[in-house]
Amino acid sequence: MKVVVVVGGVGGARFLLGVKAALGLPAVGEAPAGSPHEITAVVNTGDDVWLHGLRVCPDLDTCMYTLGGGIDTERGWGHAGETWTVKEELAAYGAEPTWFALGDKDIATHLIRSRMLRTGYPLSAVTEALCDRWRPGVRLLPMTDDRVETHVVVDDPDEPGQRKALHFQEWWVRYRARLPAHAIVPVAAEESTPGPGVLPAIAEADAVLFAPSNPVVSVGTVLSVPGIREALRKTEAGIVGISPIIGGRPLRGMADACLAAIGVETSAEAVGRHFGSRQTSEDGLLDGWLVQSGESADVPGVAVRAVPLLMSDVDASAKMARAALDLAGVNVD
Ligand code: FO1
Repeated sequence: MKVVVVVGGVGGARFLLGVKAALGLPAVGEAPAGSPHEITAVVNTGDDVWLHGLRVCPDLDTCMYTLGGGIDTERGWGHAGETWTVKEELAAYGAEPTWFALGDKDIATHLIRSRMLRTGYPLSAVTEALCDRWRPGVRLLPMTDDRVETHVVVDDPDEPGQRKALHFQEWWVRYRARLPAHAIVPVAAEESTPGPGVLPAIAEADAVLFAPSNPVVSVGTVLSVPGIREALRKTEAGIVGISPIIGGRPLRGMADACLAAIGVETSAEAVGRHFGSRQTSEDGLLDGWLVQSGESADVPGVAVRAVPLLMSDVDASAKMARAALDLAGVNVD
């Protein structure tokens, strides 16, 4: 079975644990040799950022650490058992930004990535090299090897009446997405091309799943890479999304602030309509849409099913993944 999952960070990584378990694979660590299943994650790289001379790729690292068993489960990002000595030294020098916490162990990942990028390796090759250590048991593919960065247009907190573009991480981490976003822009997406392996994976998939990640800055950014939407519309695979909105609110993160920026109501129904029907519209992508049990959503041209969507543990995530695969027309038993 070939499954492609479009993911962002924390929610996507947790969901990938469930997809692995649903296919009878160990949630953490590599798949047993000869496993008949292949899971490919197409990962958002619009959150990536240069900080202190290091290239930080939050969504790729969150997936890699989570699936490789190194994540700090409390934070949902960065290493378990982290120490912050370098961060404290940087702050002692007054080296900005101090609002983004880079842990000592995490910095080793960024040092290796930055050195490989500067030597000329593409991000996909860097990711493969890092995964050689972490063995996530899923192929982690950057959505593109080109530089695409999500910027957020806000009212300038220091210049009333002025607007300015912040890197997504500054908006998200420093300002906790509390500055209303006038626009969220995947900068340079239009010049980017899908990363190696992305289009073939989508074309050959038996099922494509949109993880319950942020529909704007995670799944949306992946869809902004030219060629990916077209490949999704063409694939024989069933395409099923999982609503990241439960009871009218995002479970984690601040997807509501992002949805407001693009004028989409924070509801499972509105997000499902935002992705649209692949059968009955010319640019829609969904065949199926999972919403929280007890809720209903009318998404024209899309099969909606209500199942428990709380990823409280791997079993719960596996049940969700199984329901999504079932709705995508593949049976996992
Ligand atoms: N999120 C925070 O809220 N505060 C941080 O200091 C922070 C540091 C950080 C370092 C490495 C990394 O991979 C992720 C980090 N994140 C932090 C999370 C990150 O901003 C988000 O996970 C994604 O960008 C949103 O999907």
